[in-house]
Amino acid sequence: MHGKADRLKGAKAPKNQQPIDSSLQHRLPPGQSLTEKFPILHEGEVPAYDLATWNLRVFGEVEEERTFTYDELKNMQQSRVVCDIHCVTRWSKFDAPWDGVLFTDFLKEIKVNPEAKYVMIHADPDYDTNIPLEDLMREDILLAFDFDSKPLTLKHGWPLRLVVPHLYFWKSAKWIRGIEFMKEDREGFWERNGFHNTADPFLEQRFSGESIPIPEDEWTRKEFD
Ligand SMILES: Nc1nc2c(c(=O)[nH]1)N[C@H]1C(S)=C(S)[C@@H](COP(=O)(O)O)O[C@H]1N2
Ligand SMILES: [Mo]
Repeated sequence: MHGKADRLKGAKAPKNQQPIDSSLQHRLPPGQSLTEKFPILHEGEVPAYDLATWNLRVFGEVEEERTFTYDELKNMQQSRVVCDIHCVTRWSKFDAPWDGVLFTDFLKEIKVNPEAKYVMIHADPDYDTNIPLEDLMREDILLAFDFDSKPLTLKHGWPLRLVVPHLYFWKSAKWIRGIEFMKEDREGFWERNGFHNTADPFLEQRFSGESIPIPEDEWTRKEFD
């Protein structure tokens, strides 16, 4: 019997929507297909917030727990990251421009315990994803407010999402509300549900082996902008 994860594993990438220039080919991970669209993918309902009460909580292996308001984050050093993004459902998008706070700048505000080696990103609605702290120390990890010089749309994660360019896009949690520093690794939502713990698109680390309810061409039928 073939599970949906097995079908996705064996599936060919959808036909490219656009021909890809050979000089760009090295930027497209194996099994991916390039799109200029911006598909919208998530579990559950798009959350609604009042920015006056919205906050971001930092907890776990830290010297003291902190809660940041929207304005406090907006007043930190803002930076731009332009990156390629790769979704496990086989779409990739090049040169996505994001603006926000570099994770390394954000960390200057926090005293992380030396024992902390992993991070759990907590997001609405009931979403989480785990990433090694070392990965988040890269120079292109962003807490993003804006995409394409405009505030994130509600469906793409307004008011704040994480952007982790070097891992499959499910690690780039939308609607983030909490950052938990951890001594030991723990699995997030998709990692518990059959996706790979590490998620390097160039190594095609899509699955850990269990069944996943996502058909291979799902993204082509999804909403996008
Ligand atoms: N909070 C939250 N963030 C999430 C998800 C989710 O279900 N909930 N899905 C992830 C997945 S699987 C992908 S591919 C990207 C999609 O982001 P986009 O809709 O902006 O393209 O969001 C990621 N972040
Ligand atoms: Mo995804």
